[in-house]
Amino acid sequence: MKFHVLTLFPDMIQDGMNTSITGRAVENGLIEIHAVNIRDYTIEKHKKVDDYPYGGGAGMLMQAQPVYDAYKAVAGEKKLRVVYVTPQGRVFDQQMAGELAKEEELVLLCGHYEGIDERVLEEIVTDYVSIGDYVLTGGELPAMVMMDAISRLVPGVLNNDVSAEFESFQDDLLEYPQYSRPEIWNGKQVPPILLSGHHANVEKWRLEQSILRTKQRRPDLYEKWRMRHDKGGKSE
Ligand code: 4G4
Repeated sequence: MKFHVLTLFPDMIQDGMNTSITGRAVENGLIEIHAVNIRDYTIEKHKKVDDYPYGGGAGMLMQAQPVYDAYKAVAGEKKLRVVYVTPQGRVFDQQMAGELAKEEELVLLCGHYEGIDERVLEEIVTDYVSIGDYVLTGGELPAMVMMDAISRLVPGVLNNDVSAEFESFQDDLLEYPQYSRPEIWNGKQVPPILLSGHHANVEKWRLEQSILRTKQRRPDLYEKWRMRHDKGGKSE
């Protein structure tokens, strides 16, 4: 997977993505991060990339020209999917991460100030995506959130078998609680079933825990899961 990130803060993207599991994935050639500085493409003599909005109002806007030229430098004649990270987008979720992970290359466009001139958005953006209903100072963190979620679905990025991620059974359920050594910590025992060595019982317990936990903490997801697994509409 190759990510092109159009941004005014390329170092923020490179530094963030070269750390931890995504950093290892970059080293192993499983993902590529190409952070493009939009400022490098301005034709303005003082390297300005922002200006006042027509009609007035608070703040500044990123101008169309440098954004478009940065995009052209990346895409050339290729038809690439361009994700604009914006509070006005469809809310990103695991399913969307799975869809975007199928692409070979992705362009992520990061806005700053009050956003970007609408005309260049109309020209290049294919997907308007938000990471949630809150406002940040720039699109870099949302872009990194999306790239992280997408990267861990690329085969080989995680040590464990990610294809499990796509198995429908546990979709919409939260993870079960997990325990590591020691067996007793702070007077608390690890649930004995996990020490039993009985694999089928462990799996059964984990599923029960996932269901209980989802019902308690995320009733919205629980309802979705219940519908998908068609419990016959009977109340439990
Ligand atoms: C585009 C338009 C994304 C980008 C306006 C970006 C939150 C999200 C930005 C802005 C963002 C999100 C400056 C408001 C950058 N904030 N929820 N900020 N603003 O995904």
